[in-house]
Amino acid sequence: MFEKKLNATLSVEGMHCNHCKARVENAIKSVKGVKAVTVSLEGASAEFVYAEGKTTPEAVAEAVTAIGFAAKVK
Ligand SMILES: [Cu+2]
Repeated sequence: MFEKKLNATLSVEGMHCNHCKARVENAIKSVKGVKAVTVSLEGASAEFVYAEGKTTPEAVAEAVTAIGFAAKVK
């Protein structure tokens, strides 16, 4: 079945080093339906690709917030 892929960007507060960045990357990757992730430490943001209908940007933001970094959909 054809899966439509969508892009979204989150603003992510509280990342201070590459360890934080890796934690955010892993939290986003662990959300079912997420295909690719790029986290920017300098930009305090995370871009990702997800399959439409499998997850939502809001759910991904919640997964990031759950590990201690305030995230919201841009
Ligand atoms: Cu850190």
